[in-house]
Order: sequence, then structure tokens, then C-alpha cells
Amino acid sequence: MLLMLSHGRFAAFCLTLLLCAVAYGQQTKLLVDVDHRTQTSLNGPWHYIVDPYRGGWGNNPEKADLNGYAKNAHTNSVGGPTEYNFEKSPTLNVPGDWNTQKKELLFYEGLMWYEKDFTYHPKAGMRTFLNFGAVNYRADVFVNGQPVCTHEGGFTQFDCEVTSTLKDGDNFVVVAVDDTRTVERVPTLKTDWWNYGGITREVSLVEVPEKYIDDYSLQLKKGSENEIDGYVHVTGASAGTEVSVSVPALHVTKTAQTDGDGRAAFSFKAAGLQRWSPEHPQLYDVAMQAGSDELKDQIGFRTVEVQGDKILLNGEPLFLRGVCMHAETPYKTGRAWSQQDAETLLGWVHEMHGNFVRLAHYPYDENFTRTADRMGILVWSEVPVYWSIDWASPAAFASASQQLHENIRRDHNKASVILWSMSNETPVSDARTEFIHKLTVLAREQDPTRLITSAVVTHFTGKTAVMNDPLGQYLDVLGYNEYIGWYMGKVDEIPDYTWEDPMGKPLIMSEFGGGAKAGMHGDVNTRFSEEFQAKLLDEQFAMFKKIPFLAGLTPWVLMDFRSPTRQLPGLQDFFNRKGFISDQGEKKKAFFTVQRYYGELQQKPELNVEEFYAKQGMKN
Ligand code: GCB
Repeated sequence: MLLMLSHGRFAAFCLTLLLCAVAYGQQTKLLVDVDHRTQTSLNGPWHYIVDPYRGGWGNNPEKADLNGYAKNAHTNSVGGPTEYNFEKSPTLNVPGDWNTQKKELLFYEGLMWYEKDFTYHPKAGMRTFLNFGAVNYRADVFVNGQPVCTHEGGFTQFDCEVTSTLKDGDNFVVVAVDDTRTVERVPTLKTDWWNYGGITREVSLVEVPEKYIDDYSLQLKKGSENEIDGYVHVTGASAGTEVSVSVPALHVTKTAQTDGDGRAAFSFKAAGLQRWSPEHPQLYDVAMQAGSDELKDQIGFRTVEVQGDKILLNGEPLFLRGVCMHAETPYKTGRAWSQQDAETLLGWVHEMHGNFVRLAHYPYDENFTRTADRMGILVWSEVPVYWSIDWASPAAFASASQQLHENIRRDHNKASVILWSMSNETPVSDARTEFIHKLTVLAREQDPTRLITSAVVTHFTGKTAVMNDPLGQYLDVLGYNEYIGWYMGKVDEIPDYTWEDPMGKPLIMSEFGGGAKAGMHGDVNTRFSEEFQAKLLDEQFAMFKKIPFLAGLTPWVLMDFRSPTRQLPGLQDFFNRKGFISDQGEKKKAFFTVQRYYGELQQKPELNVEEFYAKQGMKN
């Protein structure tokens, strides 16, 4: 992917990664499509030691002492017992945050040590990587007492090469996980969600040949119904290595040679191709081969673009009937990651007649984007540049751009993902706009096929919202968050508000809504009653009828989620209650309000904005 960048940009991006490398220690890699590689799972119980005073770390804040807990020793230098012992320590389940696994860890933030013993028999001629779906926030990883990598960023995959560190037989891995909130981290000190710490996604050992496919992009060409463009990149391949791509269902097999950078370019027609869409989420088995490496994937082909203030999927305008969500595990709380979590949460989006989801406010487990691909739900994918980041900090920029890069790299072949979001509700300033502008440049270079957006705060003059946040000039689609009827204004007056779009771009109303405690009933004026929440949404829908450039909706929020700032006893109890479904899976009235409205929109899109749909025989 880096090879797609122009020379100047490439240099700038390398500098960014170098900054990351300096800040984070040994560099990590990112293996794409790990689901289709040979894996040995390290999921299950791991011993843990909670270390608030950082006793196992040592004195250097940058690096853990190799004679500390990383060593996993049982005796000290004078033959006595070490004052820690993983073997005798309790266990936590991996994947899983620590906060919801042990009562006493609910509010814990800081350093936590994890350890697991495993048996492994490395295969000759193969490279082995230790793959982490995500660790929140910093992970310092040691295998058999040796440091193998350091990674920062709590929601993205990383892989550490352990080929020369593994032994044939018994091995152990220690991970120092630190989820301390700091000014320079992304997100930073304050978020409206729980800072779930730990090894929150799956861990495995992944084997690849010496020279392996480390990236590919296969996309439907804009304006075409069956031409596929792209590349396969083979790390370590010399120029002229043959690479093949085949799509058996379409009777396509193509070959190409790598250039000096290991990249083989492809461009071919696939007669009979059925394009991916929410109504018809067609995925094709795709097989790639380069030398001794073979990789398979399931890929959907579709185009997405903006024309004036419309979003077009496969050349036709569509209206995004969406909802925001958090990666909160349904019925149990805690950080969601599994296939089952994805199917339950995205299943509710379908049940609401939705065709779109905003995965707020950070990258989700790959189970979510894979499930969205299969279910036909379009995705807004975001990085946690949330509220007030330290815009002047090179470390914060390095972290944000690394997380963006990792998010794009993992998911840029997912048909469901149509929007990369750079940020959420960032206070307007020149430094903020420049920081995010630079992210948009990187995102476009790394994936020129998808749309760029950000959610910004709406500022009103009286009852008029003029969408003139300067960040908008760098975006394809504008996301505006507004809470009329909850944080400002009266519910009855919501339909009186008017919207102006001086930039002429499509608008997604990226947040709106209000709170309700499941099971609490009252009249429509009683805040936190289900009736109040439902009424607020109905009034919002009335306002939307007058917004001709509205291209989609993602009300806040699908399910209640834990937040340390939502303390009101009896009503919130550390949960943000704006969900349409409670954390225990109870559907509130608001769920059915949105379901009814989306059902009507699906049948009769002119209910939203007559003028918007009248122009074309439009598909929604
Ligand atoms: C917002 C934020 C979101 C919050 C939500 C709220 O504007 O983007 O993260 O959770 O409001 O409930 O206030």
C-alpha cells in the first residue's frame, strides 16, 4: 500500500511511521486476511498480575526491564522466590477486557501483565507472527523473555514476528498492557465510553512463507459494471515474481509480474459479475497465489462515489438508513469482539430496516466488517480522534495516522465499508483542521476508492444550522451531530430548525437522540422515559423532511453502553442511556419508532424528502 504513494508523500508517511517506531519500540507488521491463514489460537485463560505501581516494569519509562515480570522467573538472583509468580496468579479470559471479568477491576486503569505458556513446533522455511486483534492501549510483548514488539493504539490489529524467538516445544509469552489515559494518546483523557483495558481481541500464531502476500486491493472500477482494478503486494519478492488472481465463479484467472517493489498490478473484466449491494450482498471467493504463498478471501465488488449532494452506490443514489453503535457486548456489557456479538448487533440494525451502521468511535473487530459484508450492511468506519486531541503533538499525530493506516489496511477490501471517518466532534481551530486535513490526505492515498467523512458539532444561529465547519472542505460527505431536544432546544420545536449547505455536499446526520431508561414510562415530556425518547426521534424525522441534501441518518445509539461520566443513580448508573435497546437487550419504544420510519423509507423514500427522490427513479 505504501507503494501507491507519490514520492513526497511516501517520504512524509515514512517519517510518520519512523516517529511511531521511535515512540513505540520494535515495529509491528499487519498481516491482512489472517482468517484465511494457518493459525494456532492462543485464546483462553492467561495468568494476570495487576501492577498499579509498575513494580514489574523497572525504572525506564520507555522500556520494560528484562529482569522484571517480562522474565517470568520463579527465583531471584539470591535463590529466593521472586515477589511475583504468574503460575500462581489468577487468570483472565482472552479475548476480553479485564474490567467486566472481575468486579475489583471494573474501574482499574493502568499496567496489567498477562502470561501464557504454549507448545509450538515451528515449521522449517516458514515465518511465524504473533497476531493480536487488538490490545488496549499499549502492548509490550515478550516471548521467552525477549522483547518482540511494542504497539500503541487500542483498537487495531498488529503482528509481531517471532520466527527467531520461538523454540521447538515449550514457550511463553508475556504482554505488558497499559491503558493509562494520557494527553498524547488517541483517544486522549476524556471519552464518553468505558476505557476497557486488556487483550480485547483474539491472539494467535500465524504462519506465512518467507515471501508472502502482505497486501492487496481488488476493486470495481468507477463507472464500470465488471472491470476490476487493483494490485497484489508480495513482501520480499524480487521483480518479475509471478502472481495470480482467480475468481472461480466468474471463470477468471489472471497473472501478472511484480515490479521492483513487489507489487503486481491487475486490471481485468469479469463478465457476469453481480455487484455487491445491501439488497444483494454478493461475495466472491478470490484466490491469490505468489510463489509458495496462497491466500483466499471473499470479496464483494461495488462502487461508491459522490455526485453533488448525493451518495451513489453502483452509480445510483441511495439513502443511508443507519444507526450509530458502540462495540459493547449485548446482554453482558464489556468490549464486543466475537462473531456472535457482530451478528446480534448488526442483526438489530437489519431488524430496524437499516442498511447502514456507524461503527463509532474506533475500529471494530474484523468480525464486524466481515459480518457486514455478508449481511449487506454499509459501514462508516472511524478512528478515535475524538473530542480534544493534542493537535500540536507529533506523537498524537503519529498515533492517529498509524491507527488510520492499520484500519484502512485491514479493511480496504470490504465491500461494506464505504466511508472512512477521520474524527468525531473536534472543537474548531486551525490546528485541529490541519491535523485532520493531513489525515484525509493519508486516507485518500492509502485508499482512493472510498469516501472520506468526519462527524462535527453543529453550531446554530437561532434555529438555523449553517454547515460551514472548515473541515468540510476536505471531506466527501459531511457528518453533523446535533442534539436538539436533549442538550438544547425544545422537542416540539425540532421541526422548526432549518439547515443550510453552503459547500453543496451530502449530509449524514451522524448523531441525534436522547436518553431513556428501559422500562421507565411517562408522558412525552418526562425526560428519560421511553415515550420522551421516541417522541424526540419522531420530531427529528419531521425536521429531516425539509433537508434536501440529507443522504443518511445515524441516530445515537443502537444499545446502551458503559460510560464513566454517566453517573446519575437510578437512571444512568454508569451507562449512557441513549440506546434504543438496553444493555440487557430490552427494546425501548425508540427502537420501534426508528424501525417504523426506516420501514416506510424503504418502501417509500419520498417520505423523507420529496424533491430528493423525485429527480430519479431512486433505489434506497
Ligand atoms: C456525542 C458524542 C458521543 C456521546 C454522545 C452523547 O456527541 O459524539 O460519543 O456519547 O454525544 O450521548 O452525549
